[in-house]
Amino acid sequence: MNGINQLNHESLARARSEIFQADGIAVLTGAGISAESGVPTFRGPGGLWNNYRAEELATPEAFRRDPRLVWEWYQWRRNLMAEKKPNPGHLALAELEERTPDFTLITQNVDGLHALAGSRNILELHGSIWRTRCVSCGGKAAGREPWPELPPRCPTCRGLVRPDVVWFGEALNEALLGRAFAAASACRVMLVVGTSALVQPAATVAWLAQKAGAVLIEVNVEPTPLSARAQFSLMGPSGRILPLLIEK
Ligand code: BV8
Ligand code: ZN
Repeated sequence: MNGINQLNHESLARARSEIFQADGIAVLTGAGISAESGVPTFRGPGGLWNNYRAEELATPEAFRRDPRLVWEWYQWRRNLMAEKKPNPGHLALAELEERTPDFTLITQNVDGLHALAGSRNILELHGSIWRTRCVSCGGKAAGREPWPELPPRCPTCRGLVRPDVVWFGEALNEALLGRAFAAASACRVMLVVGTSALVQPAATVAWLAQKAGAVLIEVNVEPTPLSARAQFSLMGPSGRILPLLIEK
């Protein structure tokens, strides 16, 4: 997909002016925005889930059944992500935040690349692969170095330590989700980047925004359930499209 040539320049220009005029912008990102940083997506070719099924590993049952296997998968992902850098798509969103009075970045990603790119008002709906939580005492820790032993043990109570992410079947943090829904309901433009819009309740954020009257702009390399409803569905890699979209 060479992106720009197939892209309708007219709609890119109109989407750009919507963004330029908006004093409130909310963004929802998914694994696709990190694809050009070399982080595999979940459902695309070579996706993370291809070798495993999500239900096998990203669930509390899987962790109860075999904490070591689940940790081996997360350790593999942490090692894979450790040296990955933000790409021009992440950087474009950080720049857009600088010049937008009211800006909220809602991400389903756990890779931490938005923060590395300089974004500040970030809601990590599904947690972070760089944080852990003790299942016994709740103690949290953050770090990027590989664990010496799997599954890791809590330094305080020797309890089992888990990745501080939201697994399938687990509730999202109420307060965080509330802030995401509030930002979606208040924004003028909702920019949805690199998500298959399949996972709930995260995907609801986009529908909420549009219901509240926001302009929905989607950036993806393939159509999603949102594409038909978006005012602008810009087909192309986000690392190429986003810098063009935020150009003054
Ligand atoms: C909940 C963290 C209730 C962990 C993740 C049926 C059965 C079982 C469950 C359900 C079901 N129906 C609904 C559910 C609920 C379930 C769900 O939505 N399932 C889906 C799959 C149907 N949701 C949940 O379980 C949620 N919890 O509902 O709890 C509850 C309530 C109260 C009390 C108790 C319980 C929890 C969901 C969170 C799961 N955790 N991740 C980890 O990462 O290890 S989800 C996982 O998927 C990631 O977070 C990921 O971000 C997320 C969404 O995927 P995407 O980001 O969209 O990635 P994907 O690969 O799918 O798509 C990539 C896109 O990018 C593609 O469109 C591609 O075209 C595009 N792309 C690729 N390259 C580029 C690009 N775009 C632009 N540029 C490029 N270069
Ligand atoms: Zn503990």
